[in-house]
Amino acid sequence: MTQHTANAPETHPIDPADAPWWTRAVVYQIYPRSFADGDGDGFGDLAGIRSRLDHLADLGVDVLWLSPIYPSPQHDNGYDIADYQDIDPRFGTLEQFDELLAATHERGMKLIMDLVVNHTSDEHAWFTESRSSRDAARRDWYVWRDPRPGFTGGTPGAEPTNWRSFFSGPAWQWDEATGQYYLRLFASQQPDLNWDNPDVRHAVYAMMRWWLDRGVDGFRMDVINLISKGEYVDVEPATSSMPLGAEQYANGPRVHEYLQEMHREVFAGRDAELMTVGETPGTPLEHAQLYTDPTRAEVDMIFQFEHVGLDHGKGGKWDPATLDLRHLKANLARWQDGLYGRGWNSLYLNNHDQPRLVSRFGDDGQAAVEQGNVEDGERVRYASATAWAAVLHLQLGTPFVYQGEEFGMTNVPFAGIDDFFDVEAVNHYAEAVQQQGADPRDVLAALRLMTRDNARTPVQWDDSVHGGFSAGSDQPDATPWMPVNPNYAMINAAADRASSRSIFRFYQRLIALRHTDDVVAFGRFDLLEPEHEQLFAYTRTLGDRALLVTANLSGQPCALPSSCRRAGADLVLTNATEGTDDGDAAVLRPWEVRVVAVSVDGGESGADAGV
Ligand code: TEU
Repeated sequence: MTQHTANAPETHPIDPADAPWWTRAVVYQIYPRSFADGDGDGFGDLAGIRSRLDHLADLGVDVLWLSPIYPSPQHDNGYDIADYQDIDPRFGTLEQFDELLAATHERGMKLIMDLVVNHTSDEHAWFTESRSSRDAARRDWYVWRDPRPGFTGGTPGAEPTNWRSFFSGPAWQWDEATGQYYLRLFASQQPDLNWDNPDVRHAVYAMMRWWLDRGVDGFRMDVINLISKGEYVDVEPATSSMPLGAEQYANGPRVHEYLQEMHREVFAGRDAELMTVGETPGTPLEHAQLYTDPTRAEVDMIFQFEHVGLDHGKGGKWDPATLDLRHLKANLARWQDGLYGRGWNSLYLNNHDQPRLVSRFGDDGQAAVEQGNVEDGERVRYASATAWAAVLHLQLGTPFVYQGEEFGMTNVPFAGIDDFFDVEAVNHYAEAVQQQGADPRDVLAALRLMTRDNARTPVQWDDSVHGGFSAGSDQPDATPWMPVNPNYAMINAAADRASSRSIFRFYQRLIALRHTDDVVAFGRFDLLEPEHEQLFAYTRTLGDRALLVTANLSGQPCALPSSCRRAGADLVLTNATEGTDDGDAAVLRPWEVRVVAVSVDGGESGADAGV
C-alpha cells in the first residue's frame, strides 16, 4: 500500500479520558557519552546515568531516551552501530543495562532506545559480509551500484548519482575490492541498509522485538523517513536545508508502507504501554499527518525540522542567519493546527544535533559575564531560558528536554578547528577551507554558532574539577573525552538548584502543569499577534477554560497589546522574580513570560490551574 500523497485524515477532538499515556508525558534525552561518567575513565556510561536518576525523577520527566549505547567504532558517536544487540563496553554491559532499566522503572519512569536502522556501521557483520564479494549472501542488504558509465570507479564524478552526504562530499563510497560504490548518506563508515530487501526489514523487526522483550518502552527512530529510496538518478541543484538528492529518499515511495509493516510486526498488541518517535528531517506537514495519524498505525509522533532551519541562510546551516520571530511563530502555529486532532507533535528546541537553546534563541549572558557583569548575565540567562521553555512546553504535543537544558547550559567558546570533535564539523571545515578555499575565520564563525559539538560537552553537575562529570574527577584518567565548558564553575546543576532563580525549578513546574492540567495536555492552540516582533503569545483552550501564554522574547520591555490582556485573570506561572501579583500586567519585562488562566468568555476562571 503506497501512501505517498493520501488525503489528510479527518480531525477529531482529543478525548482526555481516552488519550494515550504519552500525550501527558515529558521526555528527557540523555547523550550517554557526555551525561555522567560512573567509572572515572572520562567517558559517560550506564553507571553514571544510574547515579543521576534521582535528578531526573526529581525533575519530573516521564521518559528517558538514550542516544545509542550499542557497540560502535564511534565515528558518529554511536550512530554507527556495529551490533544492535549488545552494549558498547565503554558504556557498560547488558547486565548493567538491565539494572538501569529496572532502576528507571522503579522511579516510575520509562526508557526508550535509539533505533538507528537507516544505516549500520561499516564494522557491522552484515556489512562485512556484504562487502566481501559481489556474490555474498548479504550483498543486497546494502545499496551497491556500478560507477557512472564511461567513468573509472573511484575518480571524481564517477559516483552513480550526484547526491551529497549530510556530512559533506558525495553520498557514495568507492569500494576498490569489489569495484562498486555503496550508498552512505552520512559518514563513509555508515553504509545505508537496503530496506527494499524484506530480509533486512525482518531482521530489524526481530531485533526490535528482542529489546521490547527485555523491557524497553519504545524507540526514537533515527532518520526513519529516509529508509525508502526512490530512483537512483541525478537531481537538479536546489536550495534546501537537505543535501542534494534528498527528494529521492526523504519520505520516499514505500516509507509509510514499511512503518505500517513495522507496527504490525513489532508493536501490534503491545503498543498501549510503549511510545515511538520518528526523527524525520525534511518532512512537510502533509507527511507528518500520515506518520502520526493514530488510525494508520505508523509512529506516535515525529521530530519535524522546519523550525530549526529558520535561522539557516541560503547556504544552509553553515550560513547562519538572524531568526525572525514572526517566521518561527507562524511555523509552529502551522504545525500546532496541522496536527490538531489528526496526529501528534513532538516539541523541541534543542537536542544533541542542535546548538544550545539559550544561546541560539535566548541570551546566554556570557557576553555580559565577560564584561564583568556577572549578575546581569545570570539574570538574563535565567529569564531567557525559562521564557523559551514556557513557550515550548505549553504547546500541544510531547516536550523533549535535552540534558543540561534544564539548568541552562550554553554554547561553547571553541577557539580553533582542533577544538571540534564532530565528524560533521570536521568534514565541513576540510571541504570548505581546503577544497573550496573559504576563509577559515568565516568557516569557524559559522561552526561556533551551529556545530552539534555545542550540545555535546560533558554535563556540568557541580563546580568541582571537570564539572563533576566523572566519578573520581581528580584522577588523571578522568579527563573527559571532550573538555567541559569553561563556564562550569558558574553554570552547573547544583548551583542552579540552590539559586533563587532556578531554571530547574521552573522546568519542574512546567512538567507538573502538563501532568495536572488537561488544558496544557489537550487544549486547542491559537496564536495571537502573529506580526509582533518581540511577543510570542497564544491561548490554549479546552471546554470552558483557557490559558493565555505571553512571552517577551527580547531584551527590551514589551507593552502588551489589549488582545493579550485579561482583567481579573489568575496568574498560573511566571518567570519574574519580583512584583508578580497582578494577573493583568501591562508591560512585560525583558524575557518575561506570564501564564494566566481565564474562562473562555474572558471572565475569571477560578479553576485550579495545577501549580
Ligand atoms: O540526525 C539526522 C539529521 O538529519 C540531523 O539532525 C543531522 O545531524 C544534521 O542535519 C546534520 O546537519 C540523526 C542523528 O540524530 C545524528 O546524530 C546522526 O549523526 C545522524 O542521524 C546519522 O545517524
